[in-house]
Amino acid sequence: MNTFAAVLDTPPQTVSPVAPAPAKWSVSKVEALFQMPLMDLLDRAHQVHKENFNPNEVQRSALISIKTGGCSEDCSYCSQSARYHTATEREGLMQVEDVVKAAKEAKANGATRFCMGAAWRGPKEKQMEVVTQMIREVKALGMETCVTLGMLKEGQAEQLKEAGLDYYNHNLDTDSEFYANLITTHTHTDRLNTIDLVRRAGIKICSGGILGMGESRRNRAALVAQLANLNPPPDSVPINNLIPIPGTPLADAERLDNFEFLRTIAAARIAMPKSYVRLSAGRESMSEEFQALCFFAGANSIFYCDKLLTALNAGTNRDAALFEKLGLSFV
Ligand code: SAM
Ligand code: DTB
Ligand code: SF4
Repeated sequence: MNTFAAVLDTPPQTVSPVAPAPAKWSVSKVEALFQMPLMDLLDRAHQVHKENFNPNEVQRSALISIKTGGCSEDCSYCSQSARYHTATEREGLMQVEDVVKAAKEAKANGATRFCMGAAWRGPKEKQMEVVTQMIREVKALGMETCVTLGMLKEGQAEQLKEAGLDYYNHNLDTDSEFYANLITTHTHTDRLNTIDLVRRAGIKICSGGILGMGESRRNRAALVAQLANLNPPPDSVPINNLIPIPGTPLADAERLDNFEFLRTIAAARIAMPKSYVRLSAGRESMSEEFQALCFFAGANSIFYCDKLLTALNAGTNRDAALFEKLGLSFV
């Protein structure tokens, strides 16, 4: 039995052998959360949130794109895939000094973690040399470090750890059963394999997904179950609302109902009580009232920067004003 066969409601998949984790959350059990009356679900999620965190504190990460566009992969949602004609302009790997300058600004602004994202299928050795230098220098500023570089090969996670990496972001993105509808150039099992390499190297896992890509409620429940059943669950769980990008296959995807998004945040909080649940992409189009509901339901982390990788974020001025109104403080 491999690591994940016991915990996913899917047939066994090929991953490297480690001790099997006990199945905790079946898809049906998570789906039952989604089916609760909303007030009961919010009440339960908030109780779990209060038992594990101060509900008035939110973690802030800044995000920067260190290499933009021209990606070989065909992820249907992404502005950076070379397969689609989008407005995103390609930019090569940034200079280390420019990244460090951005990290200093983010720190001065209040971010505690600096996330660096690259539009790669996976990093090559030459690129690893530059990225590990970025990690070293950002870490030396006293910030937590996070990178998202795509699929890793054996040994690369150890190189990142050695440079001082705290978190690796690698999203499952969607239910294993829905994955091939959106991406054909790599598989859900590839994602699990990279997460496994990262975990074995002693780096904390940041993994979540995107909602509003045409998936069903059961797919959303399955995504939450698959994340919760990782052993251990991710330390950080970004929940992205699809930002529809003109030129991509999902450009005209129907916007997910807000209450369904909220239910997913609540289900993630209940299924992963000790994880930071990040209200991620899509905040720029959410009202203040809706964001407040998401924080009540258990979201306790945000991207605190004016831009995500290529798309706009809510913006630090707006966030500071909202947090003031809600009496939320940053950690
Ligand atoms: N190439 C690496 C990878 O795929 O893991 C790292 C960068 S990739 C852009 C990081 C994450 O951004 C994806 O896993 C996905 O969850 C998110 N993302 C990309 N495009 C998005 C969009 N249009 N709306 C919401 N989230 C998006
Ligand atoms: C994550 O889950 N969301 C971030 C981060 N991890 C790397 C990325 C969001 C990207 C939104 C679309 C864009 O900016 O291109
Ligand atoms: Fe490439 Fe990542 Fe975008 Fe997929 S999500 S196309 S792997 S940058």
